[in-house]
Amino acid sequence: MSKIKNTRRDFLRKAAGVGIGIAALGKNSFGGETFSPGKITSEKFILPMLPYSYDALEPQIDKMTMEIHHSKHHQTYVNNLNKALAADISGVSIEELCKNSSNYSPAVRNNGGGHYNHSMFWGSMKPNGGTVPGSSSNLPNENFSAAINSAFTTFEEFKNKFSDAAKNRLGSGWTWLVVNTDKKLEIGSTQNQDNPLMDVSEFKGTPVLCLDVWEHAYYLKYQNKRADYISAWWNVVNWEEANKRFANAMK
Ligand code: MN3
Repeated sequence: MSKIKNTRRDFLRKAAGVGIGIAALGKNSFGGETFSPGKITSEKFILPMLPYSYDALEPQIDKMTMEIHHSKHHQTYVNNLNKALAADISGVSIEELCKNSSNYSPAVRNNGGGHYNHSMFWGSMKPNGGTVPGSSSNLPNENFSAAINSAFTTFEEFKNKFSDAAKNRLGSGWTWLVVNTDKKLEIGSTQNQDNPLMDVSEFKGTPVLCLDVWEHAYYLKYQNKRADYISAWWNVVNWEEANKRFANAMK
């Protein structure tokens, strides 16, 4: 009995070690083992696979929106990013590219942001996510909860503030929960495909969660009702992923 237990513990330790190894190597900031943002080859960026099927987030996010959003919109950002960079990208991670966005052309800024943001967005969601009854394992963990309460008083206040930022984003853009340079959680938004990693962005930090509020993210199902899309989105949030991103950002 105890032997089985120990074996299981060894396995968990090894599995955790792999996760830490990935983070320490700086391969990506998308949470490590549960989601890959798309491997960066020496030649070009590629579209990451979704970690679930196109219909997996129904009814909150409909299948057709997911399919078009991922296979058309995100793919186009990747294609145009590769085109804009031409041959000059070997060894540059998408994070480094964003951090130095002022050194690149507007096409690289827009399409690089589009690639990073969507990769982060797909991992911010999961089927049966959210904080609904029955999903007790998918919740902000102790450290993350403490940081949320410290920054926003309560979890409900945090949700309200994030939702308001998403509703009030004028035109196309993104809403973010980040760890800022003071190691505090902060909510903000960016225009177009900018993100908080970018040196050109006024709002800066390490992303933990993001929400796409471009119309293409919700128009087929929600039309002009962005607020309904935002409130539905809370039911598919991947808190396990957010826990990992938060822990990585606090290192
Ligand atoms: Mn989008």
